[in-house]
Amino acid sequence: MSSSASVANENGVAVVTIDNPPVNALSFHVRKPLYEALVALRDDPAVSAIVIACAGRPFVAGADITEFGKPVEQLRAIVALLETIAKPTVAAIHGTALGGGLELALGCHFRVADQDAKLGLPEVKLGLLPGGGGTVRLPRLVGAAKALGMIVSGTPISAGEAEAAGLVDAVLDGDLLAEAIRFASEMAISGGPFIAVRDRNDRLAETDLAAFDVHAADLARKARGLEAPIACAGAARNAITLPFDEALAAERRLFLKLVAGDQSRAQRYLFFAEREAAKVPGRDLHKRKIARVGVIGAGTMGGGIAMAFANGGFPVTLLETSAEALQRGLATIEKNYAVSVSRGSLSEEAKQQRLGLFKGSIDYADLAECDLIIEAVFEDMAVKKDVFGKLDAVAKPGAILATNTSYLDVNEIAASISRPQDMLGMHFFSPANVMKLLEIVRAEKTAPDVLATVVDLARRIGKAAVVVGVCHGFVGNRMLSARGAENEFLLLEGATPSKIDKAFTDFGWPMGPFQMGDLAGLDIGWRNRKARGQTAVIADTLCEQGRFGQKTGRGWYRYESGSREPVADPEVEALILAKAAEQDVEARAIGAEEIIERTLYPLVNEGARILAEGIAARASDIDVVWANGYGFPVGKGGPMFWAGLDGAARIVERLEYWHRQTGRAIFEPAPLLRRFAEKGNWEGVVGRPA
Ligand code: 3H9
Repeated sequence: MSSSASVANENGVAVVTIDNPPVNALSFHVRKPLYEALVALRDDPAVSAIVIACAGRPFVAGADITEFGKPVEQLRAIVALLETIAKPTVAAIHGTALGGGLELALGCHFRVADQDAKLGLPEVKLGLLPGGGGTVRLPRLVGAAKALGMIVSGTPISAGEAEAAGLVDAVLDGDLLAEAIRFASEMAISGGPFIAVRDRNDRLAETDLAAFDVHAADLARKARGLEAPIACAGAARNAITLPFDEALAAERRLFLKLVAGDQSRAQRYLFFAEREAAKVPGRDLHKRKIARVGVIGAGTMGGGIAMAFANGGFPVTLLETSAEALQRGLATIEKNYAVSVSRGSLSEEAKQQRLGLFKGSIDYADLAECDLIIEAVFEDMAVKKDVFGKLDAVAKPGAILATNTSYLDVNEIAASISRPQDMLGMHFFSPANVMKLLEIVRAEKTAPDVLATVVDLARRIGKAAVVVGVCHGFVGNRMLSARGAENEFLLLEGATPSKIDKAFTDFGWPMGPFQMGDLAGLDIGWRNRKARGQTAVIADTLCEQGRFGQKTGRGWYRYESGSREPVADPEVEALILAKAAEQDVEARAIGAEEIIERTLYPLVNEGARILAEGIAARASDIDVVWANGYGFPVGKGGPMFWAGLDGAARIVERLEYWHRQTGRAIFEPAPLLRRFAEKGNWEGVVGRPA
C-alpha cells in the first residue's frame, strides 16, 4: 500500500488515510492507490464501513492543480466507485475540503466534520467549474439555489453552515477520527438504507426554476467576460433539468473546455504567482515575534490598516494626535464593523471580539509595547520624518517600523532614523481592510529577517503581498501613471471619457480610468501633479472648477444626488472640445483597439522597465500587484502574462508605431520587452530571483 493512501482496520471499520503534504491534493500518486484500496475494501467481507480521512493540516484541498492538462479522469472514477459501495462510507473532514476534495466527500454516503472545517468548490477562482461531479451532486444535498451560490462564488462555508444546509451530516466534537469511526460503525449496525448522493432527488424537486434563472442571469451579468461563472451556473442548472448521467457528462464537457482555455490558464497562473511572491530571500530566517501592532493615524487609511490586523486577530494600538480625532477614528471603525454585521458577513460576537482588540492612545509612549508600528499619516516627507523621529525614540529595540506611503522615498525616511535596518514600507490599498494587495517596500538597508517577517505576517492577515523596490510609485502606481499618460491626448483627439471607460470595461476591468478617477477623487492627482511641476490641461481645469469626482457630485461625469452611477456630462465634452480647439487638435474617430494600444501597451512597457531595474523580482509579481490592487481582469492573468497572450512581438511593433507617430518616450519599447518578444517568455528573459 502506498504511503500517500494507507488503510487501517478499526474493529471492522476501514480507515483510508490520504497523506499528500502540504494540502493532500489528489495527485496521480494518490488517486491510483486510493482507487485500488476502495475496490479491495468494497469486496472485503470483513469490512463493515469505510471512513476516508486525511493526515496533516487539511482534508483534500482539491485536484492537483499542477496536473491539469494531464488526464484527471480517475477522480471521477473514484467518486463513481464510491457510489457502488453498499456499506456505509463516511468522509471525516478537518481543515478544508475544497474542490475535488469536497467532490470526493460527495461520493460518500455521509460527511462528518470538526467545528473548524470549511467546505467549498473554489474551482471558479481558477477559471474552472467543479469537474468531479460537484455541480451535479451538491445541488442534490443543499438545494439548487444554495449550490448555485457556492459554486459561482467559490467561497467555502463553515461546518455549521454546511450542517444546516444538509451538506454535512454531523459536526463532531473531540477526536474527529475516533468520532467518525464511531459514526460509521453505528451506521453499519443500523443496516441502512445507504443512499448515494446521486440518487437523492428530493431537494432538487423543490427547485423554483424561474427564481434560479433570475439569480443565474444576475450572476452572469456580474461575470464581466469571465467564462467560468457562467459555465458553473449552466452546469448547476443541468443538475435540475437533466438526468444525472447526462448532467455529469455535460459537466465534463464544460470542464474540459474551460481547462484548455486561456482564462483558466491565466487564473491558475495567478494562483501560483501569489504563492511565489511570498518566496523572498531570507524567508527561512527566524521571524521576529509580532504580538501587538501599532498604527499611527486613525483616518481612512490608518483605520483600515488597524482593522486589517484586528481581523487577523492581532491586538492593535491606534495612535492619534488628539482625543477627538481618535474618537472619530474609533467610531468609524465601529461603524464599519456594524455594517458588516447588518450585511450578515460578521457576527455580533465577532464584532465585539475585534473591537476588543483595539486600544486607542494619544501618547507615543504607548507604542513602546508594539512589535510592528505602521505610520499612516499625511503623505508628506517632513511630516513622515517627524513621526519617525518620535518613533525612533520610543519603539522597543527590534520593533519593525513601517511607513504606509504611496510615493515617497523610503530610503530617505530610513536614513533619518537610527535603525534603518528595522524599517520598510507597507503600501496598503484603500480600503485597507478590504483590498488584498500589499506592496512591501524593501529599502536599501532593510534587514532580511524584517522583510521575511512582514511577508509572513501579510499572508497571515490574508494579503497578497509583493516585495517591491524603492522608486516613485513603486510597482502599481508607477505603472498606473504609464497607463494614464495618454488619457488626455486620447480625449483631445476625439475620444470621450465614456468611450475610453467602455473600452476598459469591455476588456474586463471593473471600471475605466475616468470612473476610477471620480471614485478616488481627482484632487489627489492634481495635488500630485502640482508637487511635481506637471500639468494636465483637461483634468486640471476640472479641478479648478471644483469637480473632484463623486464626492463633489461632478468630475469626469455627473452624479445624481445619492447615486454612484456616472452620467456623461455635456459640459465636460464641451470643455474637451474647447481645449482641443485651443491646441489645434482635430477630432477623429478613435476605436477601442487604439485605446487599448495607447494605454495598456505602455503599462506593459513600464512593467518591463520595472523588471529590468529590479524594482520587482519577477514578472508574475507585477501581475499579482495588478490583479489584486488595480482590477486587471484575472482572466487575462495580469499585464505581463497578457503581454504573452497578446503577443509581445505585436506589442513592440505597435509601441514602435506610436513612438513614430507621437515621439513620446512612453512608447519607446523597453529593451527587456524587445528581448521578451524574441524569447517568448519572461522567465527566459529575467530568470528567477536569488
Ligand atoms: C479541482 O479540484 C478540480 C476538480 O473539481 C475536478 C478535477 C477533475 N494543487 O495556499 P498555500 C500548494 S481544482 C496543487 O500556501 P494555505 C500551493 O501552491 C482545485 N498544489 O497554503 C503551495 O505550494 P508551495 C480546487 C496546491 O495553508 C502549498 O500547496 N481547489 C493545491 O495558505 C500550500 O498552499 C482549490 O482551488 C492544489 N489543489 O492554504 C484549493 N492547493 O508551498 C486551492 C495548494 O510550493 N488551495 N497547493 O507554494 C487553496 O485554496 C489553499 O492552498 C488552501 C491552503 C486553503 C488549501
